[in-house]
Amino acid sequence: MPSPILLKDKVGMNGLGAGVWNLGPGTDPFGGPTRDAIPMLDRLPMLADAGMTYYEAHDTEITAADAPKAAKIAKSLGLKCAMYTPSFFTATEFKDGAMSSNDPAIRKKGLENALRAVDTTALLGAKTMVFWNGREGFDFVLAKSGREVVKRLVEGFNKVGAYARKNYGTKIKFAIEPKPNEPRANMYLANVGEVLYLISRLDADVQPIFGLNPETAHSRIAGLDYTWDIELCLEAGKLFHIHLNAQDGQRYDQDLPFGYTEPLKDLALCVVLQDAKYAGPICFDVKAPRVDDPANISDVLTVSSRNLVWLWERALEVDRKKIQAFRAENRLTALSGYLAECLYGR
Ligand code: GLT
Ligand code: MN
Repeated sequence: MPSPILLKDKVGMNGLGAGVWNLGPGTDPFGGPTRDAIPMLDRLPMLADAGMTYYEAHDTEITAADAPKAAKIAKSLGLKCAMYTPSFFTATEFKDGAMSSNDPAIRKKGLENALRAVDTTALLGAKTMVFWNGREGFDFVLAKSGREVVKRLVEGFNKVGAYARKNYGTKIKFAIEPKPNEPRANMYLANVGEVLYLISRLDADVQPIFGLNPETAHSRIAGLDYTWDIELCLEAGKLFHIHLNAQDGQRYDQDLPFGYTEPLKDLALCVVLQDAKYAGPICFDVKAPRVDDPANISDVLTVSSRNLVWLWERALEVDRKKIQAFRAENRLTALSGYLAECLYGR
């Protein structure tokens, strides 16, 4: 088994991670699988083989019942669980969202699933539970009262937070992952700013355990700059987790290999993470493409990791004093040229 990939001088948690769903059977909204689905627990050794230190999973992929077995397998592989997450988007009952649903019975069901997922997060030894906004949104205006939705989300997250505090102190933290659209036309908690606002509305004792899991491609789908989004999380002390990938323009969610579309921005992002001494885990959320043969589906992880390692090491060599000088002289085109030199120069 190859040794885990580490980032030079990374502070705190080192090693890379990815979701078990990243190694899927090649489905898309217009076509079924193009290769056999690999059983979820069999994907753990594949992640380890690809040099990952961490895995991530939904409650639909590694269920509460499967968790003890998964923990055992992971341990034998030297893998750790970086985050666990309740799926509020696959089950048909959550077709119009869970926490934001108009139906109190569905909201209750969502809450029950979330509390169970908190226990499974702890059982798997993860420090973080993620909430991706998924189907929390609307396709038709006035389908839900937006003002009511904020209250529902606040109430739901307060309850989950209170449960975690009571049973696990501050051991389990929550990272909300924003996305602007897809699967809904409009999603609540669409961007980093919306999530920070929501957190500011939570009860004071649960606020410290709520933060974000920004995903680079989600910022790009919204037409936003992910380096700034991540800087904002850092400034707020709320960068609890991160999902790295790439996106080829403002279109459907592609989950392309990290480093593929915007290497210069990715270099800048590495500089930001290094300077902030980001100590949390760095994980990919990438999708093995439909056309890749079964034998090669881990390529999406090895390519992402190599790109990250190269960019990270180049970022370590970026002369911070030069950045300051370019800023002071207002030579911003030259600053961009300097970054390009760090990226492409010999
Ligand atoms: C889904 C989504 C991702 C989230 C996952 C966690 S599921 O694939 O596109 O961005 O991180 O729920
Ligand atoms: Mn993600």
